[in-house]
Amino acid sequence: MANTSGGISRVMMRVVVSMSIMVILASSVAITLAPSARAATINVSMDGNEFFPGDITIDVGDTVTWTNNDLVLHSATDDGGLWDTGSVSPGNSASITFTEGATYSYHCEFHAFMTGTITVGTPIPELSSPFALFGILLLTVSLIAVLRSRRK
Ligand SMILES: [Cu+2]
Repeated sequence: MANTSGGISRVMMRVVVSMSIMVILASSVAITLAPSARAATINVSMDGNEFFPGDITIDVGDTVTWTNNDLVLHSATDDGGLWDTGSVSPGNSASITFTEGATYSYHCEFHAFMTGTITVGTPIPELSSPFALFGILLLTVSLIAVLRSRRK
């Protein structure tokens, strides 16, 4: 009887341990995919010879879309020449995705006084995923149980 119950609990432990590993693997995949899944699009209007909002803070991987709500051509052109939407005609829009943490000052190539800034920050990874914590907890408990049962 002791052997049988020992065998069953060992099988149960293996199931619990492999389930925990699967939960941890699944949540690490979710954490890895999270930044791109959460990537946002931030809208900036070109209106009245102004960028609105003029100063924005975004996360790495986010996309900024400039929409020309004016009656004249505008552009969003990085002061350092790193990126440029090119000419955006009235009613049209142009997008740029930012993949590096940096602060950019930009202007309109047609109106030098038309300026804005983009601060690109690194998003904080969501390591506090409840699935990952649950998996780690489950794995720890089952490892302790396995170690205890081996001592008997
Ligand atoms: Cu302009």
